[in-house]
Amino acid sequence: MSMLQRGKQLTDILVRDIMISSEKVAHVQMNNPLEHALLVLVKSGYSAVPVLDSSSKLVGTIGKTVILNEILGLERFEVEKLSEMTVQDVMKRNIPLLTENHSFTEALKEVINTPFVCVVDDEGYFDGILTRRAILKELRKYIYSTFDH
Ligand code: 4BW
Repeated sequence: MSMLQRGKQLTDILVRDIMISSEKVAHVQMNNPLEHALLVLVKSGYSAVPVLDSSSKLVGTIGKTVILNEILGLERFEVEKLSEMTVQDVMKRNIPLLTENHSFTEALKEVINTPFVCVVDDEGYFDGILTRRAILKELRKYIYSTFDH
């Protein structure tokens, strides 16, 4: 098979084919206390997770680093802030988004700058995430099937 045909196969892949669906994604709600978010992050082992509103619409992402920075005082971690502040106070709002029908190439462009991209439907409801791992796995398959190794 020629490289042109292989290339076509790679670009035939859609986000829906390789995303992790919402029920398998650890997430937090925007009105959760920071304490809950930090617990989810530490227990799940992920650096960052999506943030949803009460109707399951995607509103942003939150990571461990931003929480720890937020509670860092001059001399100590002000842990009381964890129960005083909520996720919406510190979450990242301007994030790239994909839909299930976006192409592999569009997804590849996004994961250059961020370890995962949230996937939403036309109304903004959360459908899942696309990870760098999923993109790299497809690229590896393509490279192994196309080039001598
Ligand atoms: O619990 C884990 N299981 C597995 N199989 N791999 C993990 C786990 N935790 C981390 N990893 C690996 C993955 O390769 O470390 C990479 C960096 O993790 P991160 O960013 O810094 O926590 C992981 O790379 P990835 O699979 O390409 O995932 C990229 C990012 O997507 C993760 C995390 O922020 C998010 N993520 C991935 N799966 C998730 C998730 N967030 C919530 N729920 C999930 N199921």
